[in-house]
Amino acid sequence: MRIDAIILRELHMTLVRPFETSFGITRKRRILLAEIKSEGLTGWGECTAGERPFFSEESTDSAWAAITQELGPMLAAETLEHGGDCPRIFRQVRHNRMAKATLEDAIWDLEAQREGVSLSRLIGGVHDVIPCGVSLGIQASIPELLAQIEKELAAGYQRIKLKCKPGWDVEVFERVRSRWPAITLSCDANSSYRLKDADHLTAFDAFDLLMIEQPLWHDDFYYHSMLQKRLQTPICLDESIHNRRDALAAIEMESCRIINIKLGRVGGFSEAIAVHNAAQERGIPVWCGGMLESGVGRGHNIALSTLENFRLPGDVSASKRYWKEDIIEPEVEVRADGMIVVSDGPGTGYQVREDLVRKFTVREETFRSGKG
Ligand code: OSB
Ligand code: MG
Repeated sequence: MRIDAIILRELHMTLVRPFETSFGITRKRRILLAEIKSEGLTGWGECTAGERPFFSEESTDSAWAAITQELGPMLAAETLEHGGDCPRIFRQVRHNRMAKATLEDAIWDLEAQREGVSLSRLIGGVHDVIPCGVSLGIQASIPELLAQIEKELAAGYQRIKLKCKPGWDVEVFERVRSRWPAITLSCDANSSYRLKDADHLTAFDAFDLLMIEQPLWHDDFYYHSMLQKRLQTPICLDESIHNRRDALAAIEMESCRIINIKLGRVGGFSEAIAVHNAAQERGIPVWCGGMLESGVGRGHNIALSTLENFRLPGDVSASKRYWKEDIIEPEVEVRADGMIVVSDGPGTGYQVREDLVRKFTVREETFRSGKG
């Protein structure tokens, strides 16, 4: 496919409610979207970098620089066949995975449209509905959290994940479990504990958690393997897994029993599929994480979640939990049984609403191949 133009935009979108993790509160997102035009078709990609480099080393601004200075011009100079060609094209640029995924995922979307199939079909997806959970941020008080949980359970969500950190953990789990003894419950520490907290973390075993996500350092396998030996609760790694080799190392070392896959964190669909396959071959279930995406990224997450080894509810939930107006049509909706029905339309099956993209855009830059 010939790349006719790549348009990179920054959109400002306000969340319907602030999201608090161990590294701070997010109220407004600064989202980068790539629109790639090729031979009459348009593919879209979303950058999942945070506004500040707290989840990973990337940020909205670092991704903007990586794409405009390096990755955009590299891609615009190519004639390629597949989304899977992108890692080779971008190989000379180290790291910057979320920036790379922004473009690669748009190419996969284009490829699916060109083949006239859904992105799910293109990547070999098998599920036609996907189970959904929600990730609930740290709240001002426990009663506020309980009210949130009540609402999400009533909406049908199959798994509740609680963000936790020292001071917002055991007491919270006690209150939640005493009210709902049987729900599927998990927690995500975003690296807020240290090995000296191991005794404290073993207390989490009392709450029958499906998993504890990324308790220790963001770049660690070794100490997680030490911790996993002491915990009954499975550890799930998120921040530590950047590629297939990381997944293999973590599985081999028994640093985790579950893996969270995020497209941006691993650099796009090619590597996400490779991580999925590596985990599947070794009997390790995976699920799809979220990064407070707009509908563009959400559409990609839904397609990814249709691969066979996505066997646990993801953090992929309804548009309206995040946005008053999402930028896709139709918006992502979750059925009363907590399932999203996967579209079999071409690409993601969602249309990007150009009127809203225009309304939320604060800057844009266009690249053309120069080959006309
Ligand atoms: O660790 O999974 C995480 C959001 C921002 C950064 C990191 C994480 C999250 C979430 C939110 O948990 C998931 C969602 O999009 O609802
Ligand atoms: Mg996480």
